[in-house]
Amino acid sequence: MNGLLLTFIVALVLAMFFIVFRMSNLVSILRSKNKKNEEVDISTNNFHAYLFLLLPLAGTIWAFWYASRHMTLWGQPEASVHGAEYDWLSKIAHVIIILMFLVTNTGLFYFAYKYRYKRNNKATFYPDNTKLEVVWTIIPAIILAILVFTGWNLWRKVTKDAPENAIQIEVVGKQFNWIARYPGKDGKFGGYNFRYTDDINELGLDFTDKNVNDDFQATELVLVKGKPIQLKIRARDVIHSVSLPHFRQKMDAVPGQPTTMWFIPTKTTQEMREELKTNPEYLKPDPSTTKGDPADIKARWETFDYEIVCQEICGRGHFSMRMRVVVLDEKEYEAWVAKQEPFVVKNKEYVLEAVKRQMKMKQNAGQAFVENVKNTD
Ligand SMILES: [Cu+2]
Repeated sequence: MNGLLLTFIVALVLAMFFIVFRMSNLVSILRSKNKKNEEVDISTNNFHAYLFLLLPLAGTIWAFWYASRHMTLWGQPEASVHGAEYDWLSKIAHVIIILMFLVTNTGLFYFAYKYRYKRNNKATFYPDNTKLEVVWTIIPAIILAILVFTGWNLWRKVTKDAPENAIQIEVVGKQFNWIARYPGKDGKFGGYNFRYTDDINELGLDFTDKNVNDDFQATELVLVKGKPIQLKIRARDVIHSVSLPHFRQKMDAVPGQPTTMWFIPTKTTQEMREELKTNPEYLKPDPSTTKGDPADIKARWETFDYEIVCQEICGRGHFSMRMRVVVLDEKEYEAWVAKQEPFVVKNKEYVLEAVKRQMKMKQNAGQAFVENVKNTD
């Protein structure tokens, strides 16, 4: 409804501009009957010059108004060790970008207005100024180099090898959901092969590899506060992107090319909810709870959850590609792990059949290889 109203208002404003423009044109045509053609041009020219002042001003005011109204939920607090550093860099970059935007665009539109055609104005011939060129090349170059270097430095931190005590979790993206796999007690992931993938064995686990035996899968990502977490990321079909906005983490999930990143969560889900209580936006009711019984209405902070969202447009169901992330303290995490059942145990009958198939496939591949070698003689 609001969207329709907004479209209607925009159409109305555009129509108004058009009518004003037509009217001023007609007026100048009428006037021109008594005057020289030259002056007709000047009157529409002035009208355009005023538009040059009006449009950017209205656009900028609208953009700031829109941002203040609709982006209140965007500035969510960070919840990872490097998150604070990231936020600081992001703020600096935004201050510079907004300042430069205001300075350059004010100049662009104001000069278009100021130096509009006037009959007695004469242009000055001013071909170049080396000093000026050097200054406005070197200053932005230095600022950009600093921004790029500090950003790259932070990027290196989260993509280099994780500390040895890191908890490793595999995150696999597929159209359209995420699957998490934990390596189990041995701390080692079992192998996989995309040829083994089917409806049940979604990750293509290789059951002939004994490291698979204690691997367990989860439909939500469970993390520990204060412990390094390394994500091993892959994709099954197209490019997806693992985005963890609260942990200020993002990494593409690329088919056939595993990627990694690591971070340390600093707030459990419960602690984050308590923190959000102080934000007036989060005291408002969660829209998803307001439809049923009024007794079930919950505030936004109560239903808050960390999440992985896909940040690469990956197909029709992209908008729903989301996984809940839960941060627990170490004790709670251990209790959760103890409750998890390895995939092999959960799907015993399936695995017994699948392992036969996989052995046969390996055997066939082996035979084909031997024959190939023989044929090369
Ligand atoms: Cu996706």
